[in-house]
Amino acid sequence: MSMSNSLKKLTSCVLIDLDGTLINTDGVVGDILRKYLCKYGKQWDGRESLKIVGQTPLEAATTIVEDYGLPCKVDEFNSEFYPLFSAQMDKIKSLPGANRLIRHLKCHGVPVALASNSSRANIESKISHHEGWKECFSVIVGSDEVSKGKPSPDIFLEAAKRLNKDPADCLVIEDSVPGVMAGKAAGTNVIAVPSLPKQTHLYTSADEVINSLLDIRPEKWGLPPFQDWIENTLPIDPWHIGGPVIKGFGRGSKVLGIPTANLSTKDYADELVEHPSGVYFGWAGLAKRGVFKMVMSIGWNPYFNNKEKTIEPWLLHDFTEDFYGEELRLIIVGYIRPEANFSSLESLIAKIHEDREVAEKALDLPSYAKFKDDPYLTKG
Ligand code: ADP
Ligand code: RBF
Ligand code: MG
Repeated sequence: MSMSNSLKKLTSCVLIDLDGTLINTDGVVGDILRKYLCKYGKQWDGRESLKIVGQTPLEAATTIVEDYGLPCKVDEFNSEFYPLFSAQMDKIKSLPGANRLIRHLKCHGVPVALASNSSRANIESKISHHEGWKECFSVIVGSDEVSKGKPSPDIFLEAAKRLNKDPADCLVIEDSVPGVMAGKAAGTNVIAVPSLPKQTHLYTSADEVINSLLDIRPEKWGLPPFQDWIENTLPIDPWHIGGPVIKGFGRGSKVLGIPTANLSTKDYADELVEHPSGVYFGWAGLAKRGVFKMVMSIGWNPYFNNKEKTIEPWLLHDFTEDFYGEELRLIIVGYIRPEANFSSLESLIAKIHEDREVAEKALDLPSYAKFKDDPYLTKG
C-alpha cells in the first residue's frame, strides 16, 4: 500500500462516501441477490461486485439485468429488489474503523460531508441504523440532488459548496474507482480505501491508497491525529476464533523459520470477510499446553500472493513438538500494520520479528494483558 510519510497537503474538511467506505452494503446486497437470482435459475458469483461498486443504483440494476440476461426490465427488477433491500437495511454493518473515524472528526470539530451515489432518502435510512451518525455529518449530498452521479464531480462539488470550502481544501475518502475519479475531477485530495481485495492497481489516480480505515493518518492531511494508538498498536474490539489446527502451506517453518498454526478457513469465513487484512496480535490458548502471546497476519500474504485469505498465528513460545489437530483458541485484541510486500525474504522475516517485539511488549499493558485469563482460551 502506498504510505508516504511526507505531509501531503493541508486539508480542513472531509467528504466521505457511504456504501463500501463507511458501511458494508455489498454484504447485504450480495445476500439478497444470491436468493433473488435463484428464482431465475441463475447463480450470484460475486463477480459483478467489481463492476457495481461505486455505480448509481440505476446503473447497478442495469448491470445485473444485462449481465445475467434476466427476463425483466430494469424498473421491474428495481421494484422487486428495493423492498427486499429496505427490509435488510438495518443489517448493514459499519466497516472496521468507520465509527472511530467519524466520531474522531466530529469530536475535533472537523466538518464532514457524507457524499454518496445513493439517493438522499436511502442515505438517511441507512445511517439511521447507526447511533449518533447523523449528527456527525454537517452536510449530506445524494446523487438525486445533483445532475450527475460519480464519476462526475458534481456530488463532491456540491458537498464542498455546502460546507463553504474550496475543493482543494477537502479530503475525499472513497472505496470505489468512480468515486476516486469524481474526487480528482472535483479538484479534491483523495484517499482510496478499495473495498475489493487485490485491486490497488486500479486506484493510481488517488493521492494515497490505504488498506482499511484503520490505516488512516489524519495528520498527513493537516487534520488532528488519532490519540488511541498505544505503543505502536491500535486496540480493537476483541474477536474470538478457534478450531483444530490444520496443515497450511508448509511454508512457515521451512521458508521463514516462523511457524504459523493454521485454522480451517471454512470455520471462520464470516470473520475473514469482516476483518481487514493486516497484522494483529492477542492471546492463544491450547487446552493441554497453556496460554501464549501471539502475533498473526490475516490476508493474502502479498509476498507469496496467495489465492486465499488466511489467518497465520505465530505463538510466541518455543514448542518442542508440533500440535496439529489440537483445539487452538485465539482472542485478537489489537492491530499493528497493514500487510506489505517486501523486496526480499530477509526483509519480510525481519519485519515479522519486529511485529513480534511490538506484540510482546504491548501484551504486557493492562488493557491487553487482562484477556489472558479469559476462560475461552482453554475451555474444552
Ligand atoms: P503449516 O503450513 O502446516 O501451518 P508451518 O511451517 O507454518 O506449517 O508450521 C506450523 C505448525 O508448527 C503448527 O501447526 C504447529 O503444529 C507447529 N508449531 C510449533 N511451534 C509453533 C509456534 N510457535 N507457533 C505456531 N505453530 C507452531
Ligand atoms: N506475509 C506477507 O506477505 N506480508 C506481510 O506483511 C506479512 N506479515 C506477517 C506478519 C506476521 C506477524 C506473521 C506471523 C506473518 C506475516 N506474513 C506476511 C505471512 C507469512 O508470509 C506467512 O506466515 C507465511 O507465508 C506462512 O504461510
Ligand atoms: Mg502455517
